[in-house]
Amino acid sequence: MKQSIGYVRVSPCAASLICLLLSAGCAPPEDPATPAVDELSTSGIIKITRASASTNDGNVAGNAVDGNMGTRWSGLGMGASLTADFGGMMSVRSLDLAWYRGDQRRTTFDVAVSSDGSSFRTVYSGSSSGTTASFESYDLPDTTARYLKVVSKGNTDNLWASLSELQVYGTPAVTHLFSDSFTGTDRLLANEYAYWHPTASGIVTSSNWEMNSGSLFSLQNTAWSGVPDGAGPNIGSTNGTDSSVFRMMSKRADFGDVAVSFSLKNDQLVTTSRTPQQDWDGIHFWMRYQAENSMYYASINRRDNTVILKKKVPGGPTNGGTYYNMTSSIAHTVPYGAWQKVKTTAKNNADGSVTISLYAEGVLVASATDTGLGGPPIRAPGKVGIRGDNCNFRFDDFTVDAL
Ligand SMILES: [Ca+2]
Ligand SMILES: [Ca+2]
Repeated sequence: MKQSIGYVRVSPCAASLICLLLSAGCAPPEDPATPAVDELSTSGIIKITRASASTNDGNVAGNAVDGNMGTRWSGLGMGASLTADFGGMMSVRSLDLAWYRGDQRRTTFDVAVSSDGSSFRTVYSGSSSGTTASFESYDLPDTTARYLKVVSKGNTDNLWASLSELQVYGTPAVTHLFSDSFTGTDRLLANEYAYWHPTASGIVTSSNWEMNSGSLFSLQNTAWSGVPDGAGPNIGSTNGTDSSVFRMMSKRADFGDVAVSFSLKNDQLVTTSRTPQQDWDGIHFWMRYQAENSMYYASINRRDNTVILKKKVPGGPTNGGTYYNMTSSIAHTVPYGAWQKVKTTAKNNADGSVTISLYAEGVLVASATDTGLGGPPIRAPGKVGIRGDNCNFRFDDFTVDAL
């Protein structure tokens, strides 16, 4: 039960009495689009950022989402409707409605949803029980929407639509932009030979990925680095992989505010004559990849059992760039031989900065906001990818979701 001042669960009769005592209308003058109380954002209840109605008699739309059973939205007529705006796309699951005088009459209604607020689709038709003025729950087909509209078709007494409270249940919607689950027969998917010999006949290319160093294989419906070595691979990577330096980037370069996630299994670290042991050997996310010398790095599994966020900025000694540490090194033990879920997010902030966050098994392990470290924040969309150093590893279910 909420404890906010003014939230008193009163019967409609009591509410009427209060009105009489105050000698004033029940509804104080308000904008029809009244912000909902913040308490409604918790425990699966979708926060309603605005409510509006097709009509009202002074009992305005916001009264149906104010957390107060003693206030209501009322509108007259077949088709009178109340629309809730969630402020963003949500996965909608169910709906609670409390009708004014719901214990004395049954109201027939439709529920419609919309992503743009103008084109609505009916997902439910039914009526209240007529036995309670409190909440009754209606299971909706799971649907993604920003707006939900309750359309009244009248009640068993008259054509008034009078709704004391409305609550919608669900979760923020996930928008998948890209995914690869690496299904199919075991094979070479892409390699550096194809990248450096793009016009050669018989090269192996992927519609999703480019490798400018190393080789990418599928193995048992997962992606695999192959056994890392320092060889220069032939057209089929049959003589070696060069995956001791594994650089895989997406062909798509339009990933802006996104979450990149995948399953990862580090089997083993190696060294080669060309790639001696380094503390940073392991696995790194690339975010906002603009070029070889312009990107964010999120290092998840390093030989020194740390995570760190870095930024690579054009100009300098490392392939034409310079690395800047966005965080200090944070202890994180690599779970060799075990699958783990890893995720990195990149988000532009209103003040011009960019926030990078790194998660392991759903837990935030590192986060930093770039306000201009070594150069301007990298706000433009870019490629995403994985770099592996001296690492024999597998990964799967590479997914990019919009934030
Ligand atoms: Ca209310
Ligand atoms: Ca798979």
